[in-house]
Amino acid sequence: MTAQEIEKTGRFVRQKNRFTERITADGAGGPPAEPGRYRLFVSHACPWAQRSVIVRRLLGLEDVIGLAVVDPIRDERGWRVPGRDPVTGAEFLSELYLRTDPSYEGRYTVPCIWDTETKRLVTNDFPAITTMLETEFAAHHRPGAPDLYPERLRTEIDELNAHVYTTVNNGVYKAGFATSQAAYDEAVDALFTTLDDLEERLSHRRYLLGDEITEADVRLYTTLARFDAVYYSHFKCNLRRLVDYPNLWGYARDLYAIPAFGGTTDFDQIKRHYYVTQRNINPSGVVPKGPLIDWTTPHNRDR
Ligand SMILES: N[C@@H](CCC(=O)N[C@@H](CS)C(=O)NCC(=O)O)C(=O)O
Repeated sequence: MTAQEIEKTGRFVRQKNRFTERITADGAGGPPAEPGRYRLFVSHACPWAQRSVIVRRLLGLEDVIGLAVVDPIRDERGWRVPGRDPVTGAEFLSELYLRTDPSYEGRYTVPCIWDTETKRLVTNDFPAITTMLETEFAAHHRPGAPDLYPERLRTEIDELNAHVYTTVNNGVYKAGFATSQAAYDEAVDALFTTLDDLEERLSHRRYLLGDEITEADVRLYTTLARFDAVYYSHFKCNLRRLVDYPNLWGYARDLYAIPAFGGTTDFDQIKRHYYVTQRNINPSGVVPKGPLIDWTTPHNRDR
């Protein structure tokens, strides 16, 4: 978060994504979806980055798109690649942003994708990254990979995602970074209104769109996974905990049991990142011990 992202009213308004080129299946209108050509930079702490890690694993793209994981603790130099990235030689993510655009002045964010051919960042446009893996890389998906973005459901998925982004995924940040009571109240009220609605929705559906996991579930999951450990306390989203919602909590555990979700969820890195790095709202950098929550209890969502 930078000072420019806080409005006069105390509202947090996220910076725009600077790099928005699209990798394309046939190379028309964007660089081609060639195996081995691209490198995805992520932090395991970051919800926007975890989306892309989950999708890469669910679709079996691990050998098609390389992965570099940054250190969860960030100082004023931005994200650091431990021991230097062997492919790009970068020690800090900022180097890749500045090699691509020397006049870049925003935050150096994950997730982003580096093109090893042109030696430029292709995109840091996180909502477009997952749908790009789902559509433009389809020829490289593993056999039997799920269709996370089926054509017949795209309108419904996009509408739900937009609402969940505004009130939940980004809603927790709006609550946490608000510098006025009114901005905080507005964000928290919208957040819990949507969570209450989703609780009801998940009372009669296993996943958000029905019986199959889609892009919408990936996006909701990464916020739910951080909710009780970080957002409830650090971001003051404390009307209710995730564990207080029987359906949402069962749904989150149902997804956690899938290796692409649970195996990419690192609570230790998540907690250390938020509490140590975001000193604007946690000046001491002390990381809380709790909460003690068992994500592996039976969920019975497959009944
Ligand atoms: N690209 C988006 C979202 C991605 C994002 O915010 N990632 C965070 C980690 S969760 C990040 O990389 N922050 C770096 C920084 O604030 O310096 C943005 O520009 O706000």
